[in-house]
Amino acid sequence: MSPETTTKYNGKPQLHSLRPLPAVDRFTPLTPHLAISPTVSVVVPAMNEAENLPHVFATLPHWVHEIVLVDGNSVDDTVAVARRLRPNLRVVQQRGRGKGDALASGFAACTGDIIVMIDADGSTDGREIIHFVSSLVAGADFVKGSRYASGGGSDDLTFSRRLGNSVLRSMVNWIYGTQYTDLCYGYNAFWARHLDVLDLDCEGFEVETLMNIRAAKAGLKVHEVPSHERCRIHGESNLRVVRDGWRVLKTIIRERRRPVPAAGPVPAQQPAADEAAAGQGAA
Ligand SMILES: Nc1nc2c(ncn2[C@@H]2O[C@H](COP(=O)(O)OP(=O)(O)O)[C@@H](O)[C@H]2O)c(=O)[nH]1
Ligand SMILES: [Mg+2]
Repeated sequence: MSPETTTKYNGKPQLHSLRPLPAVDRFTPLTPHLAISPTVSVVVPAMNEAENLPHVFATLPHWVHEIVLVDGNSVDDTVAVARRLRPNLRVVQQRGRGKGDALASGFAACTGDIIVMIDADGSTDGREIIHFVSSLVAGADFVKGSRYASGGGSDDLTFSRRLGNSVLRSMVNWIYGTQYTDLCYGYNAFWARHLDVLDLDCEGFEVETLMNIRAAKAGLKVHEVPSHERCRIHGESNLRVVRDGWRVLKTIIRERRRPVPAAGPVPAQQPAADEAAAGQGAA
């Protein structure tokens, strides 16, 4: 039998059943104030990022369960540097081409309950991972980093990228009824159980748009957290504004015709307080 809890609503006591909490030793402390029971995998797509990886890995929290580096056939020392920095790192060798293909391979290899995707060029700060994870354990299904949300920003967005992102984001919001403040940003996190719904089947930089649209169409609870994008530290971006903007546009249009996937069952590890909260809301 599930344990019960009493809360008050409008002065009247309410009885709610709670799912049993996981054992205390299954919780990992993230801060002196917060401990979580799900495990967190971090997926890092990397193509010729050897010089940037030391900066990126230095920002990753010690409490992540695993780091999965997806190597895009790098011709520099990306894999060797990564292994030297984190001997227990998992390396996935990408078979196809492009960031979308890399992320799909990395996600499939993850063993954690939560998956965080982060770039390997030093533009995304691993110290923000806690904001994504906190939002997920508080009830979100999918969490988008946003450079346009209050508290976010970018040192890296050129005029053409800002314009393209803005036009494409408005299209997505109009067609899919979302209220996204950002669209083409590579810092996102989600529960691994939603991988089937996301069902990634794209090659390139349209991958974030595809994920954002499929999450919305499937009715996932999407939260945004502010994120600050810094400039890539070494090397040059692989993104080409016109080529990749066109791919994003085609994705936005094509996804309209795709049938809505059925969301998976609510798992037992849903936050235990949810039922009580839902009960209050419905009272
Ligand atoms: N494995 C892999 N990673 C890629 C590929 N293309 C880009 N990336 C990585 O994806 C991240 C973002 O790419 P980047 O070139 O910085 O694009 P931008 O951030 O949009 O300017 C970086 O960590 C890249 O190394 C690819 O084809 N394969
Ligand atoms: Mg970049």
